[in-house]
Amino acid sequence: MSLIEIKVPDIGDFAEVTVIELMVKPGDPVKAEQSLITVESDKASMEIPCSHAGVVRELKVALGDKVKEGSLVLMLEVQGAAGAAAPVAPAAESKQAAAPVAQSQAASSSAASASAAASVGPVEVRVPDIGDFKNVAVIEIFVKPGDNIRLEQSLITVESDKAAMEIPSSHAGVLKELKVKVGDKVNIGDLLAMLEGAASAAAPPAAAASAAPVAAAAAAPAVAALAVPAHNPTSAPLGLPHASPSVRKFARELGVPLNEVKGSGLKGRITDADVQSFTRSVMSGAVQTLAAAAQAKSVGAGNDGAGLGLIPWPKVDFAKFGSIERKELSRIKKISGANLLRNAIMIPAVTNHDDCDITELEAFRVSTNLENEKTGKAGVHAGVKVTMLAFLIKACVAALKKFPEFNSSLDGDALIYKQYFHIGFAADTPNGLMVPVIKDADKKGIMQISQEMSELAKKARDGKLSPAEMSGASFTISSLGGIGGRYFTPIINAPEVAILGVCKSTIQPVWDGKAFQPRLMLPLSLTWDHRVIDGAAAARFNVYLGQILGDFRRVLL
Ligand code: CAO
Repeated sequence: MSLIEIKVPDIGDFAEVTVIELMVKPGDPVKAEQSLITVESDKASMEIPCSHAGVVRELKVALGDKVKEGSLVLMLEVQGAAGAAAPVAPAAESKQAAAPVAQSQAASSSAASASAAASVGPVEVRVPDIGDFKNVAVIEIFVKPGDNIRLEQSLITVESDKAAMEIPSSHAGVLKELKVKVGDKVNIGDLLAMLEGAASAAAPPAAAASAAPVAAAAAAPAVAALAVPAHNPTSAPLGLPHASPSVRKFARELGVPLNEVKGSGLKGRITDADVQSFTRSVMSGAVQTLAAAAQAKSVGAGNDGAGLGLIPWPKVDFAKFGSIERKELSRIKKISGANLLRNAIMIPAVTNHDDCDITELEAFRVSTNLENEKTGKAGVHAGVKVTMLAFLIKACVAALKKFPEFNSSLDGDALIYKQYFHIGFAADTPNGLMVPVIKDADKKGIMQISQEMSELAKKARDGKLSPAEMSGASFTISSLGGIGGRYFTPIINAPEVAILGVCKSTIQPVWDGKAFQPRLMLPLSLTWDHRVIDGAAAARFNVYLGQILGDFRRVLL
């Protein structure tokens, strides 16, 4: 083990730069080329990588410090004595490599300025000298046709395996056409965009000056410069988020929209921690991204269908046809409406209808209730009325155990099979539809389920259900049996994959092989997600459910 000094390598034409981000701390293991700090001038920011692998022992810089080539960044503990070789050689090498690039960049930028000064018609914006980088991928596009582009405004970000760079515009004007898209590979001189009405007659020579350090930094392999040109935090061009390339990369990997993240670093710079905390807030539901909000709006209550590419919702002046009264939707209706619409649109749902014979079950339920009334059943279940829905819940648990995909949820390309049986039931309340959940229905008896259902239904009607009492369902039942109707097509309560609709049982003539018998038939409507469940499985589920409801002893088999 030996201690070596890690110093700021050749950073091109930068005389003195400010440390704006510390990416490691004492005790951190670092890999060779891992970024240690971010430094920034008024024109560019870059990350300073480590020349060796090892463990950080002591940081020699603090936020706000000014550093230049050769400044001590940190003390690194490395294996053996090999680390004693300080990265002087590559720095010197890079200096040589950087100089001509800087010059050529300055020259090409000057040329661009000169040609810009003369041009009035459409002008081409090309990839400037980006040092040793070849075939770099376009990873971000900041502008779109019709945008007013300022001189030096960042147009795109390109990225190699070592660096990310924003490419500024060599001219000002209106963007007529973009010649690249995300994923394209570009090289020096490639056409990026066509600008029209180029107002670059006053193109300042500063364009050349600002480009030079960028090219120098990008060209220096020892620095492995992750340079962001012309990204001045104080002027914040285009309102672009102020973040280092590695933070941008991190945000891209997570799909975090950086322009929505508030920076807590120096001069409002967005740090890794800011991206993480934004992600946490989105995941916990405390924050919604603009895209998610827009999507919610496009499928939410009151939208005009434009977000779905549909023709607009008809706008009618109803008052023309008679007197009207306008009432706002309740909060619950607004929330459930948005959820129902999403589920109806996004789930390829199919409904199977069936009837099952509950003659004996209903007789048993009625006699149980009568007996309880007569004997005045005491204890915890005193006064509890046994409901058909409680039997349905128990029967569904048995069917879910036999057909586990009905108790699952889609997670990307995988299915999450739940080993718990939490059954939601739709409750009609004055404020709208609510779905309380009977937790662990498999572990509870009919009396307990009946009791819990009646308590939860009351709480729902009184608007007193807690979020916990409405969450975690793995399957839902929607019963309109106490009201009427024959069949309906319930909407799946995502991310569940099936829902059972139940309607009013009626006496029907059922052929027993010799004669029609009057039987109490219960109509079932099972809606299922065809991405997870097939029609045959749905038919089997309904048949099995019917068999259980027809004879509960089957649960024991
Ligand atoms: N067939 C025939 N009668 C039925 C029945 C069925 N399937 N289910 C219940 N009944 C009868 C009961 O026997 C009871 O009659 P009595 O008062 O004569 O004893 C009456 O209907 C009420 O039944 P219940 O007290 O057991 O209540 P329930 O279990 O039917 O319903 C609850 C409870 C919370 C589900 C119900 O109040 C409710 O809100 N239902 C509406 C659900 C809904 O809105 N679904 C649609 C969602 S999609 O918009």
